[in-house]
Amino acid sequence: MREYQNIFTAVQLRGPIEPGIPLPAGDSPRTGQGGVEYWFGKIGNAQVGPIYLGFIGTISIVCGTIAFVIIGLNMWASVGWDPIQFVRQLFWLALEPPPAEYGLEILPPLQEGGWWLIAGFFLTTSVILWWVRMYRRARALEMGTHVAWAFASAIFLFLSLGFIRPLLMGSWAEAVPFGIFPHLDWTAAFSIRYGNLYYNPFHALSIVFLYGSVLLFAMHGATILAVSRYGGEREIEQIVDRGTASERAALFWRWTMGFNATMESIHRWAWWFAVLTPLTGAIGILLSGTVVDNWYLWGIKHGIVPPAPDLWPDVADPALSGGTQ
Ligand code: 07D
Repeated sequence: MREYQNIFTAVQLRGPIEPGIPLPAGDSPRTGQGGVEYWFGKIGNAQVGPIYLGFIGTISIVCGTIAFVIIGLNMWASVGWDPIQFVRQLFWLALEPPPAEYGLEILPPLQEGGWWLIAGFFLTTSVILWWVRMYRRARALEMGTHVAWAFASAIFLFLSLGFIRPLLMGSWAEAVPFGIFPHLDWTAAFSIRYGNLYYNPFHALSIVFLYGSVLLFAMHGATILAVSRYGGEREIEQIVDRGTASERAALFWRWTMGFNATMESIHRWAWWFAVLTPLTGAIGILLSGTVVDNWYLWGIKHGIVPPAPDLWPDVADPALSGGTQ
C-alpha cells in the first residue's frame, strides 16, 4: 500500500545509533547506548537514548524518588497499611502540611506536618536540580537556555504556592497538601477563603495566557500539519526561503485574519504565553492574604464587581460588614 511520508509520518530507517555531539571535557558520560523502538517511532523519534543523566540528574531523581516514597508511605500509613484501601482511596489520600499552631517551625512532629516538610524539601531539591541540569545541558549543546527559563517560571509558581507565600504568611499551614483530590480541595478552599479567586486579576490573566497558549498551540500545530505536504515541518530552513510551505501558511493567516506571525515570531508568541501563565499566576497567589484579603470586596471597591445589594436589595451581604479590602 502506498503511504504518504513526511517527517511526521517517517519511514523508520534503521541506521547506526546517533550518539550526539562529543561532550565537553569533564562531563559525565551518557547512560546507555541507545536503541530503536518501533512504538516510539510512531509518536516521535524511534531512537531512544542514550540519555544524559550525569551527577546532578542522578541526585535529582534520587531526591524526587525520596519525596515520592515519603508521600506514598504516609498515605499508606493513613489507611492502616491496608494495601486494598490504599489503592481504593488513593485519589483521596493526603500528606498535609503542619497545622497553623506550628507556624514556620523547622521540624514539627513527623505525624503533624514533619513528613510534609521533609517531602517538600526533597521535592524542591529535585525540581531545582532538574532545572540546573536543563540549563547545563542546553549550554553543553551550545543552545539558548529558553527551555530552562520557561521551566523557571513554572518553578516560581510551585515555590510561591509551597514556600514563598507560606513564609510571607508566617505559617507552613498555608501551603498546598500532597494528594490528588486534597490539592484540588485546597484550591477551592483558597478561592473561597480569599473571596473568590475569579476576581483576582492575576488569576484572570493567568487564565488568559493558559487559554491563549491552547489557542496558539492549536493554530500553530494545525498550520504546520496543513502544509506538511509542502515540507512545512522543516520550519526553520523555511524561514529564510521563498515559495515555501511556510510562505503558504503565512498567506493562509493573512487571508483569513489579515495578519500573520512569522515562522520565528510564532515560537516567541508560544514561549511568552506559556511563561506568563504561571508567572502571572504566582503574582496572584503571592498577593492573596498578604496584600488583598478578599478579592470579591476588592472587586467591588475597584468597580469590577456589581455590589450584591444592587442585585438583591433585600439581602444584606455579611461580607460587606466585616471585610477589610
Ligand atoms: C501548578 C506549578 C508548577 C509545577 C511544577 C511541578 C512535580 C510533580 C510529583 C510528588 C500549572 C512540580 C511538581 C515535579 C510532583 C510527585 C510525585 C503549574 C503549576 C514546577 N482556574 N486556581 C490557576 C483556572 C478556579 C486556584 C492557574 C480555570 C476556581 C488556585 C490557571 C478555571 C478556584 C490556583 C488556572 C479556574 C481556583 C489556581 C494555574 C475555571 C477553585 C493557583 C496555572 C475555568 C477551584 C493557580 C493564580 C498553571 C494560580 C491557579 C485556571 C477556576 C483556584 C490559569 C481555567 C475559581 C488556588 N487556575 N481556580 O500553569 O496561579 O498551573 O492562581 O474555572 O494557585 Mg484556578
